[in-house]
Amino acid sequence: MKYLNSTLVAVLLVVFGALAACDGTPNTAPDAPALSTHDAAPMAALATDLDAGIVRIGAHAGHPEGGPGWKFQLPDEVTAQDRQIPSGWTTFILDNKSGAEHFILLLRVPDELSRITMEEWRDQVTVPFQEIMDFIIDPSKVPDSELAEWYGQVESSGGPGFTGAWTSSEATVHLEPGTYFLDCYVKDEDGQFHSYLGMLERIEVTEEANDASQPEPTMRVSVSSTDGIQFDRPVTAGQHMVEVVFEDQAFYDHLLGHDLHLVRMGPEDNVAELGGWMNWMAPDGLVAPAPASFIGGVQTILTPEGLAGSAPAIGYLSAHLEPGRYAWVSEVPDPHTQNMLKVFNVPRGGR
Ligand SMILES: [Cu+2]
Repeated sequence: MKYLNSTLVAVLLVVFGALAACDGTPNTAPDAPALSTHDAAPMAALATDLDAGIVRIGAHAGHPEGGPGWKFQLPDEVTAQDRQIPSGWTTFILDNKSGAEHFILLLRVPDELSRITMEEWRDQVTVPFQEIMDFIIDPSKVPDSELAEWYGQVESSGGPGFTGAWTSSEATVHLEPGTYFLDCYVKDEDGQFHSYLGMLERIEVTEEANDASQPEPTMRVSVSSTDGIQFDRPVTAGQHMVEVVFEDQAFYDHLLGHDLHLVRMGPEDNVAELGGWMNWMAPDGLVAPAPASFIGGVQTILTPEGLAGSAPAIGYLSAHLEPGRYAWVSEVPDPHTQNMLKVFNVPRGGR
């Protein structure tokens, strides 16, 4: 219950703040460059192996019941056992088989709500968020559903970050037993979240643990509400296991905590445009296609301990880096001013 009041108050403040900011200002879509597919990182061909803590999830166009939309494709090994996976260090491979960006945010519901269904989640979380978005875009569309009171107790538990068209990415997080929803809230051109259009799944993480151990990192990146994104340079070319340390957590103006994403910047890609894209509450924010090529990341891990700053949270991102220009960026409003958009080069040579 601790976050509840602040979250609901923040929803109202932000909605009306956004209204004031958007008043009379036409929203023009950014001139996003076409996503290139040749930058896709070569990934090891790992298949789903639940005992080894590996879960491969597809991202596809099309609603599960037909028609336009988006969906996650859970592996047969998971659907065959009532959508249950073992607990422990778990690597999610997001196989993007579509022309838009996607991610997987794992959201763990409070234990007393562990039996919540997909329909209940959709009615009490997904639809209210869509109605807030619709209202921001068009203030004549007054929301008529309310975000569930218990939503303030849902814990963000990581997952693969933004993953560009026809690209795969890998993120490893430690999962406690519980009921989780897999959500992608990238938006279509008309402001509809992918989750609202069908990109939503429910899994249960069991008490039984997998055999996976904590990954061995080749480099580290830290993210905090005070120091932003910090990392060692130079970053060398090659295959990396990046340890992402969320030193603390905080709620930003968009009601979420910070996360970390890796972007391959093309010669024409604009850093300011990238920063402007990172706020879901902005009408043009998170609307696919993105203004640069995302190659993965680690979604927000937000626990009471993280909010209190008493215990860091750790996740891992696996990526192959060719020489070139990259950026680390967090999905927060105006990341540049928070020290959460850092451009770097991967030089030729190295390992
Ligand atoms: Cu998506």
